[in-house]
Amino acid sequence: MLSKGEIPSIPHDSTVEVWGEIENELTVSLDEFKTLDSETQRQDFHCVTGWSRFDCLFHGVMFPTLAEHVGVREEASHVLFHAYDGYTTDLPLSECLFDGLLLAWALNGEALPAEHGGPLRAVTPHKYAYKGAKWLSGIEFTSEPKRGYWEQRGYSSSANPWKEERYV
Ligand SMILES: Nc1nc2c(c(=O)[nH]1)N[C@H]1C(S)=C(S)[C@@H](COP(=O)(O)O)O[C@H]1N2
Ligand SMILES: [Mo]
Repeated sequence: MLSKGEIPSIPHDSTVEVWGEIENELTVSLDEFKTLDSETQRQDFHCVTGWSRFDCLFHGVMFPTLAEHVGVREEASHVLFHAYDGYTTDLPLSECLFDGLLLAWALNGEALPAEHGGPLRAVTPHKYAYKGAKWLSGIEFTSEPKRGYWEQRGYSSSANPWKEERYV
C-alpha cells in the first residue's frame, strides 16, 4: 500500500493540532516544529505488502521530544495520528516514546516532497510504514485505543515488521 487516495492539497500555513490527555494542547506550525530539538536519522522503511526502501535520511523532531513539550498525562495510553487526507493510524503510547519515531519535514536534505507526506509526516522505522502518517494534521493522545484507517480494516495495531505482525 502507498496511499489510500490522492495527495491532499494542504494550505501553505498548515498546522498540526496536538490534543487529548496532555497538559498543553497546542496548534503547531511547521516553523514552530523547527524550533524544537530535531535530528537527522538514516532509516529503512517497510511497507506491510512486502516492499522496503533503505537508507532514507529523514530530519525531524523525535516523538519523545514532542511528548515532553506537551506534557503527557498519566491517563494517556495511546496515540492516534490524523492526516489531511482523512487517514488515521494508532499506536500504543509506549511504542511512540521511541527516538526513531520522527515527525519529519525533510528527506535526503530536501523539504519533504508532497507525494511522501510533505510538509510534515510521521516515520516509524520500528513499525510497518502504514503507522507513519503522511500529511500530518493532528496527534491525539487518548486513554483508550482508537483504531486507525487500516487497523479498522484488519491490520495489526502493533505492526512489528520483525515479527511480521501484519493482520489482527
Ligand atoms: N496520510 C496517509 N499516510 C500514509 C498513507 C496514506 O494513505 N495516507 N499510507 C501509508 C502506507 S500504507 C505506506 S506504505 C506509506 C507510504 O509512504 P511513501 O508514499 O512515502 O512511500 O505511507 C503511509 N502513510
Ligand atoms: Mo504500506
